[in-house]
Amino acid sequence: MARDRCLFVFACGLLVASSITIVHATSPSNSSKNACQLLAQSLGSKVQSDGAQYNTSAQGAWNFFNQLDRPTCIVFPQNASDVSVAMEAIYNSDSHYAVRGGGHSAMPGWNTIQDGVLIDFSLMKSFSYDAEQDSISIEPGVLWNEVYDGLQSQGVSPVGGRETGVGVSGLLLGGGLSYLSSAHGFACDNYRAIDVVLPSGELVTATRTNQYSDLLRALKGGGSRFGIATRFEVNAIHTGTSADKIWFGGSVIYPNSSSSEMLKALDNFIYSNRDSKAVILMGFSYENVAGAISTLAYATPFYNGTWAEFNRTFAEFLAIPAITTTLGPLSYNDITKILPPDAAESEGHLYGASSLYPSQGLFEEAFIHWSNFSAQSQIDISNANGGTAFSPPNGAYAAVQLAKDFFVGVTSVSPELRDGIKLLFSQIPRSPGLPLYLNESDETQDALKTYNWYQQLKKVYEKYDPTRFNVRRLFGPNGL
Ligand SMILES: Cc1cc2nc3c(=O)[nH]c(=O)nc-3n(C[C@H](O)[C@H](O)[C@H](O)COP(=O)(O)OP(=O)(O)OC[C@H]3O[C@@H](n4cnc5c(N)ncnc54)[C@H](O)[C@@H]3O)c2cc1C
Ligand SMILES: *[C@@H]1O[C@H](CO)[C@@H](O)[C@H](O)[C@H]1NC(C)=O
Ligand SMILES: *[C@@H]1O[C@H](CO)[C@@H](O)[C@H](O)[C@H]1NC(C)=O
Ligand SMILES: *[C@@H]1O[C@H](CO)[C@@H](O)[C@H](O)[C@H]1NC(C)=O
Ligand SMILES: *[C@@H]1O[C@H](CO)[C@@H](O)[C@H](O)[C@H]1NC(C)=O
Ligand SMILES: *[C@@H]1O[C@H](CO)[C@@H](O)[C@H](O)[C@H]1NC(C)=O
Ligand SMILES: *[C@@H]1O[C@H](CO)[C@@H](O)[C@H](O)[C@H]1NC(C)=O
Ligand SMILES: *[C@@H]1O[C@H](CO)[C@@H](O)[C@H](O)[C@H]1NC(C)=O
Ligand SMILES: CC(=O)N[C@H]1CO[C@H](CO)[C@@H](O)[C@@H]1O
Repeated sequence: MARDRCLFVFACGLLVASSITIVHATSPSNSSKNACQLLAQSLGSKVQSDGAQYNTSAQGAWNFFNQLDRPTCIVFPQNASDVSVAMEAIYNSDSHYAVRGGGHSAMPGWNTIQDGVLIDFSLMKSFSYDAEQDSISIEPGVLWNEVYDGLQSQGVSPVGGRETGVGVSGLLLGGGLSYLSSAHGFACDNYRAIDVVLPSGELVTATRTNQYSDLLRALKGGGSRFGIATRFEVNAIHTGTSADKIWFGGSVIYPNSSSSEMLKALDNFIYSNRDSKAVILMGFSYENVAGAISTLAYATPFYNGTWAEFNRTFAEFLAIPAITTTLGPLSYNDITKILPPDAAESEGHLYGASSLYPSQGLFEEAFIHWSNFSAQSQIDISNANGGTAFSPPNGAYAAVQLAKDFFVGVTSVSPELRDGIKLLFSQIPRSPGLPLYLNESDETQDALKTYNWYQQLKKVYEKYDPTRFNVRRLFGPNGL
């Protein structure tokens, strides 16, 4: 409950902080029902309106905010024809719809839909390497780590994501930042061809040179509005097998006190490094877990080469005092497993982006603003403003309230209910050191006694009401 985390990631000069955009489509009343009826007729059990498979999917998005909608029905296509059929029905019924690949978008409402049709690619997860074409064919429902693990024995990888659990299709359609990007471009630069179901339901294949080359270009970062991708064919990068420890690198964790030096080193690196074999991802994390704040700065530097080359390239970073440094020879597959698995799917997420040039002091400035943003909890602000009568410790906690409502006409509370409430609160005692909120507590809970400023409060009371008139003659908080 009392968990709040804010991440800040510099990826090759890109930076991720936080902002709020909540986009929810409104629904036309019957069109999605009509679409679902048509789809049930044409696609049978590949369309679900309830049940276990439906529930798993409805609640399957990475962002908790996207787990709350209940689509009218969910289509689980098994091939491109199914997607064509689904799109045609959606189009002809004029229904709202959503598409989900790996489900990792942080955008509220982009990979789920209330009163609409969700096309969920979780059953289209095949991928293969074509040695003759030296290309990799990938279906939209697969996750990057599944592709990496599945193809490593053949010594190849697509240019793709850096964290376990992220889906292929959303990342490619968004552009795609990869550990291989410094040498091989954005993930989408490696498209050979894409099978696309257009809004009309027509299935086309877009390549660099055919009549759909403009569509291919649009799908390099243009997102989901141009059509539904049902297969990507991308360049195979010869990254080696898991046994080929041809990279050097790992992770370095710095204390908050090293942040300024780190940001200078990053600034210099992005400004001056022209060696495409070097890549670094850098992030800052401000974690607030049950009231304890810790800040953490982490870097994952890699070099496609030897320790000596790594040492030379990242010398400025290596000279900065670190908490832990874990470096060694790595295969590309090892590298894709360095970042810890993504956050639990029970958490909501908000993303936001900016873009900054190096060598203008902008990274440090951004970090200062971000620290300021992250550090603002209502409690910190309150304590910084002179504190309150209850003054909880800095950090975060959940104020829990019980509100029991009675039917009209009920005029008294039974002793059994009173006992029940007492039992309930004895079963969930407040954490030591945290005050109860007077305004939402029960009179018997003596909230003032839980205040960290309780002794001072009593002195103030003595000073201003020396005859204790109000304790004797005014109903109000106990404890003074
Ligand atoms: C923990 C984490 C780590 C990340 N790391 C990286 C990283 O290293 N590099 C990077 O570039 N990005 C990264 N991202 C961002 C990532 O690229 C996006 O979240 C991306 O949208 C995930 O794709 P998905 O298929 O899992 O998402 P989804 O939520 O399934 O889809 C995202 C969007 O694409 C649309 N879409 C999905 N499939 C299709 C399709 N077949 N046809 C048409 N539209 C479709 C959806 O409708 C939605 O609008 C990361 C995200 C997270 C949460
Ligand atoms: C929706 O469908 C129901 C019957 O299924 C019908 O009674 C109702 O009028 C329809 N509403 C609209 C807005 O078309
Ligand atoms: C699916 O979820 C709904 C709503 O949460 C629930 O009522 C229903 O029992 C669930 N069905 C299955 C099969 O899990
Ligand atoms: C898709 O699958 C259906 C059966 O589920 C099949 O009839 C159809 O031919 C397949 N289409 C393609 C293009 O493979
Ligand atoms: C790593 O460097 C070697 C040359 O030393 C090159 O052949 C190979 O393509 C590079 N690997 C990647 C994934 O860029
Ligand atoms: C981290 O460092 C920045 C400045 O370098 C500072 O403003 C911030 O308060 C620090 N955060 C914590 C939690 O110590
Ligand atoms: C790494 O670089 C430092 C200087 O930056 C040097 O002192 C050290 O000898 C180097 N180590 C190796 C193994 O190259
Ligand atoms: C810190 O946050 C406050 C709002 O809480 C804002 O007014 C102020 O400008 C911020 N300062 C910096 C340095 O970002
Ligand atoms: C118990 C109590 O004092 N509740 C009050 C808390 O504050 C709200 C809003 O001011 C009031 O409506 C409650 O009556």
